[in-house]
Amino acid sequence: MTQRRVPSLAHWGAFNALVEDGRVVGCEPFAGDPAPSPMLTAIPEMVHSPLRIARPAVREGWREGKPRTGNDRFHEISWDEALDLVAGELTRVRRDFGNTAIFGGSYGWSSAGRLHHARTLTRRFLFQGGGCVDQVGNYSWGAAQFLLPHVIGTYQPVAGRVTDWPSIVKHTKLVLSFGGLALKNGQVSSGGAGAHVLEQWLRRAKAAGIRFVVVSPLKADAPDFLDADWIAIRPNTDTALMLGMAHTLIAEGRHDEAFLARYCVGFDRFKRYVTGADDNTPKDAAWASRITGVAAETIRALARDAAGTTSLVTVAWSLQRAHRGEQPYWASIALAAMLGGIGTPGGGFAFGHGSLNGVGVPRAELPGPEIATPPNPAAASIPVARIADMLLNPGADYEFNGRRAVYPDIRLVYWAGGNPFHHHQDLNRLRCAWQKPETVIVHESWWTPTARHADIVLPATTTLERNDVGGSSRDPYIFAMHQAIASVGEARSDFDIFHALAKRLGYAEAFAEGRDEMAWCRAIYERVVAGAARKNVALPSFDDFWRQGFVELPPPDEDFVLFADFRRDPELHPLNTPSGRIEIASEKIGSFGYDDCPEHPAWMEPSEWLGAADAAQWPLHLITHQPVDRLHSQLDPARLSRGHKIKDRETVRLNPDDAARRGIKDHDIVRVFNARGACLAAAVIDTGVMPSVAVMPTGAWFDPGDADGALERHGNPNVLTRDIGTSRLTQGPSALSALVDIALWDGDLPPTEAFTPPTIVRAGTVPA
Ligand SMILES: Nc1nc2c(c(=O)[nH]1)N[C@H]1C(S)=C(S)[C@@H](COP(=O)(O)OP(=O)(O)OC[C@H]3O[C@@H](n4cnc5c(=O)[nH]c(N)nc54)[C@H](O)[C@@H]3O)O[C@H]1N2
Ligand SMILES: Nc1nc2c(c(=O)[nH]1)N[C@H]1C(S)=C(S)[C@@H](COP(=O)(O)OP(=O)(O)OC[C@H]3O[C@@H](n4cnc5c(=O)[nH]c(N)nc54)[C@H](O)[C@@H]3O)O[C@H]1N2
Ligand SMILES: [Mo]
Repeated sequence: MTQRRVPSLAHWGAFNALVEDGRVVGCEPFAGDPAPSPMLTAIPEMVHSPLRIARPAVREGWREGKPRTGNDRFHEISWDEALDLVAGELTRVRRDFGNTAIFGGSYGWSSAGRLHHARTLTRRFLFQGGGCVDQVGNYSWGAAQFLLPHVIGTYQPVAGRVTDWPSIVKHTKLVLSFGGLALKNGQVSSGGAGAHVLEQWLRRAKAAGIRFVVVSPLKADAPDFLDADWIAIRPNTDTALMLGMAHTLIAEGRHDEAFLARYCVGFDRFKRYVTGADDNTPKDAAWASRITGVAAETIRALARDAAGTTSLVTVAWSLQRAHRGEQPYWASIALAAMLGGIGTPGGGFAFGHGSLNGVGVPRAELPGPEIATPPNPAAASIPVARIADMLLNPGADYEFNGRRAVYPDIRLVYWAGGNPFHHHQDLNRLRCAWQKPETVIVHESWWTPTARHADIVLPATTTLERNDVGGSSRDPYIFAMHQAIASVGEARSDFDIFHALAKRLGYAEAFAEGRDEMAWCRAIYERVVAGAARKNVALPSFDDFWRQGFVELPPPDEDFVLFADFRRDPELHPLNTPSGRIEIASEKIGSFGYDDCPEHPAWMEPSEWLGAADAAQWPLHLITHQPVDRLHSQLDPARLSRGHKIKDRETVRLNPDDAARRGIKDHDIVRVFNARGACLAAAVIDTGVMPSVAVMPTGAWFDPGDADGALERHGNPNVLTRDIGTSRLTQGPSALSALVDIALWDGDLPPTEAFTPPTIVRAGTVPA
């Protein structure tokens, strides 16, 4: 039998699809990838999965306004009927309620291909049709995005470049990592990882003699070969640890006065707080020890070690995905400023070196592939994670980054390329909120929990069923993504779906700009070529690129050091803050008068943490981190992810003492619960989890069972997390602040139905 090898790309890696007889039978990793992700093995099963949505479908009970249970029956209809229905709903809602009654933020990772990036297309389509309510920020680093501009004038250190590995390997002596550098996270880059290089760089850094200190509740956050000092910290208390270190630096005169005077504002204000001049509470190492559970002597030693050498403070994105998540980020900048290394090779602060493949990897500043999003004429948006608040409280006020705004009244939700029934916190609350709109339209390839909670479901092709161009701004490649197989079932690409809708609504020309799929691929690539040419980099023609399957961009000429220009000359290269300096205290933030985000970094107790009064009732802090074997909820039905489950349940790791106290043994099924919800999970006993902490990966498909959803059966931890903004300043998600308890499950084990598609009525009609 002949086998074809077809170049393609996923967020977890580039590959050749192996195609036989119109089916994808395997994936061969890209030859330039030194450490391909095992997630590639999941692709063939997913493409041909029985969970694929075959035809457009409408939920039974939609017209009657029956609640969306996630277990409703669906009636298949033809594409023509489906497109007429969707166009009709958009027209009706726009006419009767206006564009701000349509929610189209459509948050989610979608595909690595940039033409068919579903979220981009959704917003493009809705904006061109008059606009919608959009979502700003993201779940990854939403708190940082709106805090950092006040402090350092930009959020580029989370969105773009940080001091890179070559600079670290050459110059850093001590890497102080909060939240760790877990290799599991390095499998992924938004837009596609061509070369997986996190392990390589960590090994080089280790070989260069760098000492690693990892502060985290979980030992596995540092790979063993780093031989890192593990400082186990109570979750959500890193700010206190940083303040304790700052106190030691001040008390022992080890802070860099000259740097603080020349490059920063607000240090004196911060110093008064740290020393307790105003509140009689010195934030010294002993104080920090009581909060963090880290010995005072360890905190003092860490401060001395960091001050005595070239140290880099790098903070995982997870720390700001928690209640009061602004504070550890701001405090880490204050700490790095006191250490004086900002803007010098291998020194200063950084974020996310272990959060995603490509962070800190040298990459020339050249444009990446993308298509443009036009402006939103409705000029309406919410902070990304405030979706349930919005749906539940139309007309209510909220505060965000110095502004007051009002939640719109949403009648129609349009989602493509995201899975809110994975990504949002407190899913039982989201389920209530989700009953509010009249119509929910979703494009999906699989019967995900979100598709099952929709009224009109349109089947989308996967990457391998269409042509595209992809690539990440953190990776030196651009990839041609060739169509490998025909559409599975009657699936259509998101582009074709929106194009057909735009035709019905009278703006097909604006949407497609007269281009078909291949013309778009060409245009996207040629934009990259033109951008590169402006920087004197010549790239091959589109035809050569397409034939070759990829192009490699040349490496940058120099190591990248964050804020090197500013360090060299702060007058010539001021920061984009009100003072032009690093704002250790911010008058602007102070002027907002938020007691949940004052004018300088401060320890404020998160709503849920091990020191809270509620910890008496809910004695375990639940950490929900990124899964090792899938991308969020993507690929969860594949063998790789299922193989790590126990009795079909997601795992929960806990410390041997916590398990023993509850009579729980390794691999026992347990109920993880709090006042918001409960889920089943399988216990894994792990000495590398600190006491009073439980760890669950995110992404097990939500399986609420019966309508009341009292017991999620598969191990989706977002039934337990709290849906509350980090603060009024940034309104980021607080996923990592949740207290729970765990009990042995001694009842019958209900089967999980997460991967059983809903009941489908074939050749149906739109149900009355
Ligand atoms: N508790 C807790 N929750 C979290 C986090 C946490 O740390 N803790 N992390 C958060 C973070 S950082 C993130 S980024 C979010 C991720 O949240 P999401 O990005 O929503 O998660 P994904 O599972 O990647 O969802 C993408 C969806 O798009 C679909 N899709 C893929 N390609 C296509 C396509 O071409 N067309 C269409 N129409 N659909 C497509 C996939 O099938 C999948 O259902 O989760 C957040 N949620
Ligand atoms: N394999 C895989 N990789 C991924 C993803 C995926 O879905 N799968 N998702 C990608 C995405 S979208 C993102 S945004 C990034 C996220 O990158 P991160 O946010 O860095 O990743 P997490 O795994 O959520 O958290 C990293 C570690 O932080 C630690 N941690 C949690 N709370 C605290 C705390 O209060 N203090 C300290 N010191 N440590 C704490 C946890 O032990 C956890 O293992 O990951 C990316 N990488
Ligand atoms: Mo993310």
